[in-house]
Amino acid sequence: MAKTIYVLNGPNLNALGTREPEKYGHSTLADVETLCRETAKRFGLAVEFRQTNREGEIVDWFHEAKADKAAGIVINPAGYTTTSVAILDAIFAVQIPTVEVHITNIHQREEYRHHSYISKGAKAVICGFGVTGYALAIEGLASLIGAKAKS
Ligand code: DHK
Repeated sequence: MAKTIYVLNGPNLNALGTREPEKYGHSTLADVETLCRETAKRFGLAVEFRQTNREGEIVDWFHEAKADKAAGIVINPAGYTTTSVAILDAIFAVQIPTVEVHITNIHQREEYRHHSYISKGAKAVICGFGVTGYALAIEGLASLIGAKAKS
């Protein structure tokens, strides 16, 4: 059976495409989902793709991923990046390799966006590549979990 990865998106990412396009670009979340599915398919990986504006729902999805024996998680925690000890604790609790993604280069932005709780538990962090960062995160995760590209 195909390994599954979860791709989790935090608050306001439902508005991708219309939200501050000069920073986040013109791709919609549906475009990001397509990109993730196409990238994952190259490695024989199935994708659970989710978005929520609620922190606890993200925590629940980590535990669901564990119960589902998911092989890895890609997360754009969005605004919860800088505040959520609860999501960090979920990463520690489930022990599933997790890659953190940000569309923008958070280190070039306001000071309050620089510190990430999530990075303390993530295996790797990608930021500043626009939505292409999701594809890069999946490629990196595939390598981490030993999923080989299908020829
Ligand atoms: C997305 C958000 O919603 C912000 O809160 C983060 C991140 C940056 C991104 O670049 O994807 O600060």
